[in-house]
Amino acid sequence: MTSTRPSRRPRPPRYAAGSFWWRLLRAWIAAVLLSALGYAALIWAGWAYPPITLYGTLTQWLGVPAIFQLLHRLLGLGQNAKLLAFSGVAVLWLGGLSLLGTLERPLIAGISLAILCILGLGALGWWMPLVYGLVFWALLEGVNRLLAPAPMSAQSTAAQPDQTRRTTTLGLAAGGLLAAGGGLTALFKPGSAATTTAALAPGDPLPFGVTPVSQFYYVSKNLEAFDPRLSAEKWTLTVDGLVQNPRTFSLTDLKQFAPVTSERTLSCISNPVGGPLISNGIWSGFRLSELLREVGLQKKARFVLWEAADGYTESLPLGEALDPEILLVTQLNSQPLNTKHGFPLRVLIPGRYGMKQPRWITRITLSAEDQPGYWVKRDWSKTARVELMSRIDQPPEISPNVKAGAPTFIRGVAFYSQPVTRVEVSTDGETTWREAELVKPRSVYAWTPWQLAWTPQTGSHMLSVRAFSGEVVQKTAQKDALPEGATGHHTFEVQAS
Ligand SMILES: Nc1nc2c(c(=O)[nH]1)N[C@H]1C(S)=C(S)[C@@H](COP(=O)(O)O)O[C@H]1N2
Ligand SMILES: [Mo]
Repeated sequence: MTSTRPSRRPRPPRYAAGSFWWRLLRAWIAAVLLSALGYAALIWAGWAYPPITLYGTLTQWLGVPAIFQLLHRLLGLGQNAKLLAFSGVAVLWLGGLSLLGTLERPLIAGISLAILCILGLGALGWWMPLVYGLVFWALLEGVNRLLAPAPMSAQSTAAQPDQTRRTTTLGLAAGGLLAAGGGLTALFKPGSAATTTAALAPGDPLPFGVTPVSQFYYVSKNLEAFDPRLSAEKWTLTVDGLVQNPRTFSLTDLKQFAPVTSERTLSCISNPVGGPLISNGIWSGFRLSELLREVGLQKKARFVLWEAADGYTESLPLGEALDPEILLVTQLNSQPLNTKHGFPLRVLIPGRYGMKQPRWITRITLSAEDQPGYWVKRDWSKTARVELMSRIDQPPEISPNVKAGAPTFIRGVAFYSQPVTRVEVSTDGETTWREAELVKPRSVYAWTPWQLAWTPQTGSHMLSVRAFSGEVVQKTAQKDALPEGATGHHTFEVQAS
């Protein structure tokens, strides 16, 4: 790396002087700098990022059904699992790098990092570990040089340089900590937690009708900062496998298909009873059946396999996929999809939970054999058909206080793959039920808002709601979301005073 200069400064015995903790602190600074540089390379040059790869590996492990179910029981679902994976990344990546960096020789630390990357993170390609190893070595050298303690001989006399060094050390350490803290907060701000509170905050507009894009629930296998950011110019959709004419479409090519707009409710299969992971939007796109007609099917085709830019996969038997109601959409609420919700193209399948509906799709393959999808491999439902659900939004569960004697409304939504025909509300712990007024949805695929006039007496009231769809009655059993979606009545106590 370095060219040998004739008049080289003699090396002070800098590493020997530092205690383990000092070395760890320096290595930590180098590790944070390396992570920041790597993240910049991800943003600016689209390089793979080892922490993401590590995160992927960890979620893969956390996703092993037995482990997943244990964690699910211990910690609940959604962001908690991701937070756990993220903590794992922080500990393994930053902690591991810091430990490696305490090695007396930075070059050895760099080489070890490269080898570890090759062994542990095979997905990175051959040259990435080398670059990371080299840069880590250089950073360690740099940090060590900057923070080098004074040579033994000078130490007794030179109080002032020592002072300077201490300041530099503390400054750098603080800077490193700040960068790490700030970076991590920016990177890993809990996306759906914000939505959760936004959806349920008292005084918020009720989630009647259409959910604004900014409040639309968000769930991703990725951390939000790592969701794919696709370019409208470079993005393509490949349709291949058992088709007559395999083709690759650009975003403009897709304009050949007749536009369709449809109001539809989307719900995550992990949405708990009464939970916020459900939203209603107006989607625009075109029919999958038209695209399939355009490329032509081969006789042996039995399954449609979806592939997305984040490595997410899903599948659908061809017989179900030919349903003309299955859409490929480019817009939500009359705006192009944003990154979060699948730019530029996502799948919409009525009557199924979100997990069946990949965002950021890049490939559709017709196949004779099925390939279980990302969450199916992790023990979630294969078909993911929605359960009949209903939820009380007002009064909000989060602040269940109402004014005694004042006329008010109990309001909420109900949703199913078929029209909701009746909603009943109980204010006395399911002893008696009253029929709520339904707001007729504009589409059979959209949720049904409902309301019931109510003048609460002073005291506490146990509210419950249940929905009906023709012969289908909402299930009473309090069932966990895993694996087929949560069931049970949304029930909570309200104080009237
Ligand atoms: N490519 C990709 N598509 C995906 C996912 C994902 O992680 N990656 N998550 C799925 C899940 S579990 C849900 S609930 C919905 C959520 O969509 P939304 O965040 O736009 O509401 O996207 C689905 N499609
Ligand atoms: Mo989901």
